[in-house]
Amino acid sequence: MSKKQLAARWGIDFMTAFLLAAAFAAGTMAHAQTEDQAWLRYAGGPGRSTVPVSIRALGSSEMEHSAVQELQRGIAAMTGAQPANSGQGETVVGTLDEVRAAFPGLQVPAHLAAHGFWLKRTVWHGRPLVIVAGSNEHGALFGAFDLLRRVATGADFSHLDAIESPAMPIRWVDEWDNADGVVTRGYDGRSIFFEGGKVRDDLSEATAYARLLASVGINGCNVNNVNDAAPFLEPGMIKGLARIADAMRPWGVRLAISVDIASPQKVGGLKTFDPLDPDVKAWWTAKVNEIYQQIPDLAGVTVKADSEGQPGPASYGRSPADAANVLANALAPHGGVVLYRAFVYNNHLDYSDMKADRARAAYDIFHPLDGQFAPNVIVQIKYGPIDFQAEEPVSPLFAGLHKTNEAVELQITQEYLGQQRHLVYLAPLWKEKLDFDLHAESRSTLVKEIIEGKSFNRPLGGMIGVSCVGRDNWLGAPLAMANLYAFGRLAWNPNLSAEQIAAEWTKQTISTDPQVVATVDKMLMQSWPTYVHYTGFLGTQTLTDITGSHYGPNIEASERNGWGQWHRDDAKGIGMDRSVATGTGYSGQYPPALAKIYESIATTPEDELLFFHHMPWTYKLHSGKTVIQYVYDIHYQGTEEAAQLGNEWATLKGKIDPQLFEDERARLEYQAGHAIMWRDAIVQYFFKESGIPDTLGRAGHYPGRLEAEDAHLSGYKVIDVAPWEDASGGKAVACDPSSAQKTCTAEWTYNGHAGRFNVAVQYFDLQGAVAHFTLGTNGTEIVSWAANDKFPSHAPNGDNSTRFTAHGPDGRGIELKPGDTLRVEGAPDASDPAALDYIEIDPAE
Ligand code: GCV
Repeated sequence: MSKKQLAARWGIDFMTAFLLAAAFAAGTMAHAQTEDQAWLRYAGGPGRSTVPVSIRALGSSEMEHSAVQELQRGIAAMTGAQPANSGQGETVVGTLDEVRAAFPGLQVPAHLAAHGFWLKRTVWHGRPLVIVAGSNEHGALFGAFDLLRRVATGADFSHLDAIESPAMPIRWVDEWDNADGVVTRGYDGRSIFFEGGKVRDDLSEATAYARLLASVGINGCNVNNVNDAAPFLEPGMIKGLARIADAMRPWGVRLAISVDIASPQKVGGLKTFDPLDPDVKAWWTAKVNEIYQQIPDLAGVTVKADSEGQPGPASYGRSPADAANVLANALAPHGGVVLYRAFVYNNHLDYSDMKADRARAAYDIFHPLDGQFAPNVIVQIKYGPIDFQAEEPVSPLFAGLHKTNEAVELQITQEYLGQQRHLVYLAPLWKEKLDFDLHAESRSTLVKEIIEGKSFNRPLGGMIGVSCVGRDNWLGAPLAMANLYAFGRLAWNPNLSAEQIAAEWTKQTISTDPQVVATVDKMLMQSWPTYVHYTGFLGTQTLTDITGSHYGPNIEASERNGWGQWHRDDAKGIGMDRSVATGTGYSGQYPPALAKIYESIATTPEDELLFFHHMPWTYKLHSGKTVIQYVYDIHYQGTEEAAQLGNEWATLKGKIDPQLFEDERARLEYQAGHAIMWRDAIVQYFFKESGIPDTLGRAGHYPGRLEAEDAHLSGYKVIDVAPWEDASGGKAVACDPSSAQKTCTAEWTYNGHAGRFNVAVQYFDLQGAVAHFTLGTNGTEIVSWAANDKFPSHAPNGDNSTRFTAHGPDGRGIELKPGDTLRVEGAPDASDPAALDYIEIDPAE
């Protein structure tokens, strides 16, 4: 944010802005990539822990050492206490066997489940003793972090006697990092692992990340993108990967890698990669042996095949089971596993075929293979049948595999959910999916119990979170880190509630002040429904640009192409008919009880109605509203809710870290503006298409809005924005490159009543360039700012449409009377024409 922009937005003088900007810069540097700035700050503890600060390991393992180091650091920071004399007792860390040996006669649990721990506060020979005992050293490390969480969240220690173990064995994050350092669908800087085609020299961030992951029970990290993974099996790269494994090992996070199924050909130079070819089998065995020589604890491999251009067994008429098993057999002697992704579909579907349906693909392909996968294969299934949508039903495949290990794939990086620029706490969405009952075999089969292996008695299963962290503070936005935290906590225990996790995270990260905790948690819990309310409706799936950024609105982008993310809207209605009777038959993939519910319009839950059925705009919902009226209402409601997030945050001023306060305040202000743009795009698009007026008269009418294309223009020329719905009225103005003028102006005459007003300027902040704007009245400049944020797209559209609101010099609005002129002046950059959509004048009170 520029200094002038800071001054303008905060109503402060230039020098203060300069100092604040300097503080931001210094702060960003100081805080960059420090896991201590996430939930491991150890600053929010209530300061009255009774955990003895004299801490020792009973064994000599690396993980016990990490645990002791962490406890010393955390307890000392939270209690302010220094390691003291042994009269105050001690805290010990070890395995259950080590505890038994060290404290003979002490009653200890007979057994702890794999990676489980026991926390106990007792008295030993008259002195306080806190025991952190693991089933093994890994369990002890998890126990240490759990103890610290208890201190940080103010838990009662008087009767501490707790046993915990993870609900499922596979608890991994997947990174989509490329060898060149670019993180696919990462919104937070370059890779912490790779740069310039090789592993980075400095892997301290990999270690720091592993510490963060371990603190919430995550035990695996797949470091490279599932696309184009072949180069990662080159000998030089394997050496580098071994260094990453070394960097994460002290925290018990095992390395995993994505592999390209065509590697025998691409890397090995074989003529084929047919998984049933003996040479191919031999190649994989040798390659896997080579890897394990250098990375003896490799957790396993992940495969994306026959999907979105990635090669796969279909090239040879082989099945995913054939491909998975050749890898599984090579990995089995080393204890490694294969995560074979069920995200396999044809992205060249025929839009004109009303039976074609991408949602069917995973079940159609994998269900017939049930029972054919090797015991160390886990089929990794995205939570919905399409692709990490803000709203989509649970994938029916979870209920379609009874003799196969299963894992759910969630997405921590907010690819379709605001890309960390919007606050969206994902735990409520994940909980909805994890708690969903698929009723397989006409009994209760919750998704969480299926992936735990309980429902179908499977030995393996788990949760994978696509994280895509980067060097710009992990997930970039501080509050987005609640999602990484929540993922780990839910993988450890999917029965935790989203509220409980939010409260834990807030207490550890922001403050233990009850008002702060209540406010932040309320905001977090409201954020996902809010995002859904201003970006989509009734299960349409995404309305964003699906072939590009996945960020701003682009309603047509999903239609009339082979990708199958269709919503099939027209003048009469919208939605995909996925019924068995008249549609694609997708609803029949669910177990009978659910299939029946989804088959009928009357019983389909309304938040998924348009996913399963094509409905007329005039269809009346349970509320009595028509579908189109719902579209109008929910988008206006969503923008109000987005603004409310900012209002809630404002109440925290002075109660939390000022830097965090300002950072999130600016983010929420941006989000509220972007929500308005989303609302207007969707409302004007479907208003035009359906031709049905809004009963409240809002669609197509914007009180106080003055379009740039209607202004008196100098240097600016009117442009068509693509897609049209991303600009108010479909048009904007941009500086004319052929004009000799250095700046361009748009001027309006104010004709409303006299008073004080906030003036919002909707402009386009293009990627990779910095245009400048000023707003003035009657020839006098009031405020100026730089369009220097980082948004997708080099052309003006909804990706980069941004709102700047001027509240006047004293924050009480700008004085206007009839006849006054308002002027926006844009100074283009070489590749940013300072494009402008409109200004909007709203009464200040
Ligand atoms: C890694 C979506 C994303 C792709 C991603 C793919 C996947 O389609 O947009 O970037 O590819 O999912 O999960 O494989």
